[in-house]
Amino acid sequence: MATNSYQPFLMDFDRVWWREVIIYEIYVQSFQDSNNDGVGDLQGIINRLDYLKWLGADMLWLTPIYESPLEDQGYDISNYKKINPLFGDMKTWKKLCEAIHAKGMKMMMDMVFNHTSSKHEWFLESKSSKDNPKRDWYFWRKGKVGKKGERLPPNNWESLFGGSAWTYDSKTDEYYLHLFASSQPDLNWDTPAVRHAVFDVVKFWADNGTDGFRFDVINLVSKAPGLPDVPIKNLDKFEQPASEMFTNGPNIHQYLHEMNEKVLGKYNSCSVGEMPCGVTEFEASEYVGKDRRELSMVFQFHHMDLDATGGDKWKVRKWELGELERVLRIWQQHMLGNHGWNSLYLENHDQPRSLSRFGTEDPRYRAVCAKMLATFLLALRGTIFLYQGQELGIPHPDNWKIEDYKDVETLNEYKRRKAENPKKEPDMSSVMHAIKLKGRDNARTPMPWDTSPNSGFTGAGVKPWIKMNDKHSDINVMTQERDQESVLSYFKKLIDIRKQHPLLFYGAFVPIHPGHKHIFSFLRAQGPFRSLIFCSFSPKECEYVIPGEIDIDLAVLVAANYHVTEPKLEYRTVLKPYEARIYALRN
Ligand code: TEU
Repeated sequence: MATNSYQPFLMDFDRVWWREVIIYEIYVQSFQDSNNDGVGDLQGIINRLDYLKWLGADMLWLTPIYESPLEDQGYDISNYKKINPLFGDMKTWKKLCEAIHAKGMKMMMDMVFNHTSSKHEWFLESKSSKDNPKRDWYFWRKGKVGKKGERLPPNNWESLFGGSAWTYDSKTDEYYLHLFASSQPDLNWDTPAVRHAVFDVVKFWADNGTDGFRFDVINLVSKAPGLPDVPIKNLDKFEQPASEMFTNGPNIHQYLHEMNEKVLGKYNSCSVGEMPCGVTEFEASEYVGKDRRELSMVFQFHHMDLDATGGDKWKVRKWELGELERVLRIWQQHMLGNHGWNSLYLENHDQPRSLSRFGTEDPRYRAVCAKMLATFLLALRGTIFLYQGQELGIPHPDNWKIEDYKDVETLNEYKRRKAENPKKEPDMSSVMHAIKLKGRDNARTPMPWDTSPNSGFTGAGVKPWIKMNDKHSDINVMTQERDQESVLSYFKKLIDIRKQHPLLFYGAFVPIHPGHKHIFSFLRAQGPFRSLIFCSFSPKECEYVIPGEIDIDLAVLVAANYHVTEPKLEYRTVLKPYEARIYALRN
């Protein structure tokens, strides 16, 4: 029998529920306000469950809703077992959880354990004196003395939100470590009582009915022993990027395995670990390999870093399709078999809108381009994570002033750039340009539900906590639900298609034309079943040539973002701007 690389092949895999779900991320404060205070809440989610079920969401991931001063929008938790009154209370959470289950959906909660809020009781105790029993729940160290006698932090690590990763506390004359904002002190996982306390929080939410957990920056919790200085890379300043000192640290696997043994493994739950600062596909297998009993999936960032220079998201760079294709190919192929499984996402509450980033904001192509990105994402192998509003093809808001942004990361960067510039009235246009492209608030604007003032997110006349994105009047759920040709209708159709074709869950990813400049194309293959997918990322027409070894004689069109008029798929096709299609192949 002749062989070629596109032949059907069989592969071993386990069918697991969380590999077959569409997970929909709800950024709670911006989803639906039910009490007209301008902030989304739990009752608002209950009011929108019919929509989420209709769309095809199977699991809802709620961003943190716990008690918090909201200095980092809830990723600074002051009580892990209490709900922030802005969002509701425990009774409403239980009502929501029951309502989600009654609809056959599942609930995922966001767990932030690398750090707490500086207002958390644990930190307040820890800070109170050097001999407090919780002193070693956080990292406290003496400062150093500089050449001119000045006080310096204990080491030269830079915070991921800019500036030193240490803040001085005069009460005990020591510094505490914070990889993020100074209001987010890092928990010391090397202290067994901390792990015990953290696992107890997971147990609390699992016992209350949570089906899945997202662990915030979980690969950062094991720090380099002794917290040494990082080698100097940037001679201009004291603080140095230090991710190698705290990413995938020496005890990380032991801690995650322990969490699995003590809590996660006792429930039929799923878990996804957010892993910024670099995780290779080999390291990822160590976190998610079936026999490792640590996590179900990881969020890797390699495709999100393509438009950053040297890991600095604010230094925007142009990327090419071949680079995106390469990253995805590596992860798709690596996670075959049972030693791993991919999470798939193009947007979330930290990442700008995919349309503006991977596609185009050009109104002529906005809808086809959003549909192309949907095709591309929903045809890959892995568990799909959609972010609220992605299903509408929302571009970034325009012409925002710095006062319109709320995000601590964005505001820190702005302040840093302003301080750098000695001129009285510095030209901040380049930083505003970077913020318009990369700022997290681009994706945090309120969900547009209808055409009323405030788009149905909150009452007319109420001031939403963050500005609405009122760029286009047709980008809202009500208008798009009624339009069979809308981005929303296309998303819903693709989700249905994915659920009807288990091949799209489990089939192997087989690249076609790897490294192509304009077209991302691949096969999904499982036993006798194959699908052919091609997506053009070009604003111009371009020719797509299907390799002769692929038998397309009986190809059937399954989905397309344009009306396809050719009666039969040909080996040579001219694709329209941002055209995408999925075919089922038979032979
Ligand atoms: O994000 C971690 C993380 O990787 C981000 O800080 C990312 O580097 C940044 O958003 C890129 O712009 C998690 C949460 O998702 C985020 O919302 C929190 O701010 C952060 O942790 C701290 O808890």
